[in-house]
Amino acid sequence: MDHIKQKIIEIGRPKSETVKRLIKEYGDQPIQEVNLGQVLTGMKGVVSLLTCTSKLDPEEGIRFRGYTIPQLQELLPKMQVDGEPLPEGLFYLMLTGELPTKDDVNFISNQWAQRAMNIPPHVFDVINALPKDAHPMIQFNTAILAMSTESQFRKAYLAGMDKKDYWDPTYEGVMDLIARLPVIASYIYRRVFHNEKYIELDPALDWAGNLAHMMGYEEVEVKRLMRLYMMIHADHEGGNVSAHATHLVGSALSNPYYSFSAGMNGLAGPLHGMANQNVMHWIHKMLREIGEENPSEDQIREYAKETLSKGQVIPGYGHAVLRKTDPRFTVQLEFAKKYLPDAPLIQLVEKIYNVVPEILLATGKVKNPWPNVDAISGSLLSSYGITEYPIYTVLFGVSRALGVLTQLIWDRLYGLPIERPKSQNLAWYMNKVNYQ
Ligand code: FCX
Repeated sequence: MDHIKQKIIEIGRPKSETVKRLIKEYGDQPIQEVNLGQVLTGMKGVVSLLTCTSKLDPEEGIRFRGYTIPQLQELLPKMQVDGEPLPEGLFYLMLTGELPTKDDVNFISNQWAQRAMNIPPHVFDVINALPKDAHPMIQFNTAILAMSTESQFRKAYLAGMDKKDYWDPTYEGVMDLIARLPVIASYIYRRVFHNEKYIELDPALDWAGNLAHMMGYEEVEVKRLMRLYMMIHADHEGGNVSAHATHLVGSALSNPYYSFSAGMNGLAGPLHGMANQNVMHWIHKMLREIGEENPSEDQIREYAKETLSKGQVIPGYGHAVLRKTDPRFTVQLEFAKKYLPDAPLIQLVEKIYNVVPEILLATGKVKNPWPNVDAISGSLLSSYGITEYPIYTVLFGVSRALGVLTQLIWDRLYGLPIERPKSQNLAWYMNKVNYQ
């Protein structure tokens, strides 16, 4: 058994005992009052999930196991001193709650490179059976499901595994799945946008560096960007659609592939991960309509107002939890200013940032008028030459695997049961509040 699995057992066993005691001895204690408005507006603020990988503060943004993104940029092992942290380190942190050493990170890099080697050929056959113009998220998710033929969890379950050991084949499946996602994502990218000229994995490279390499980008800068991108999109607490869907489906003891696939179906929605692609549609449509590469703030203002007047959302702005500018936006903007000070798209993103919040505030209903992670990520990728924006949500998905699948291992360690909240019909709610 490798040292990471040993560590998981050491930390996981006492935590699972704590969860059992909490249920048995404290289970009838109320923790919160829930009002009707919360139920009818997406359960916002209803505390009902147990998540250890990250926590989202409305004002401050995301913390991974207590660490902010700028702190992790300092603390996690890197490839180069001035580079971005390796996402392998973030995975280790989310999994164990401890900062990794460089050796831990190297161990995971090697594991993932090895586990990425033997993807069964039928997975590529299944992708190839889809039309090339099928959205990359369709191809990505189809491949994830096709890989579930490999599920160790299913085999172990059928063989009659003890409940307390569920985490082990889950861990194995999660490691295989995360290892393979860059191969699948880059295969789809090369298939759709680069005439099927595929590039082999380089076992000497790290996970995110390999993704850039297999997509066809050898520049140090693109690899650095990919490491940043893979880190900041990795997790956003347990209640967002991709995390919650993965967790919910996992609660039925569906294997990691089925569970993650559910999360990816959610990520493909325009209000969630597809927003990064839609931001680019919105920007390019604006440039076409205005007929200028460098529109003025007044022109952007008019275009944004027109979007709202048509009953549409401005993609990349707003958030269900955040009430300030998303630190994932800020860290990308700082990255762009450092490495791409003259990029026209980034300058445009800043101009949009100058005008959109006040327009959203003026609606009187938008709870958070500030930019989220998607407001800039596509412009950053585009500025480095990755201009094929239908791939952006796939890249988001590769990264999101780190958080939601780590949490799936913890769901098994905690021994959480099947999830089954109560639903009521409209009459029940009307009656409950004496609706007149
Ligand atoms: N443009 C226009 N209207 C917006 C808006 C935006 N960017 N953000 C919120 N609103 C509207 C809502 O549509 C809602 O209108 P309604 O009352 O007529 O239905 C009202 O403001 C109140 O919504 P609010 O409570 O502020 O926001 P929600 O929690 O319901 O929704 C999202 C949050 C993120 C879905 C919403 O802000 C939105 O649609 N943003 C644009 C899409 C986007 O960028 N999504 C990515 C989010 C995230 F970063 C990610 O998952 O990747």
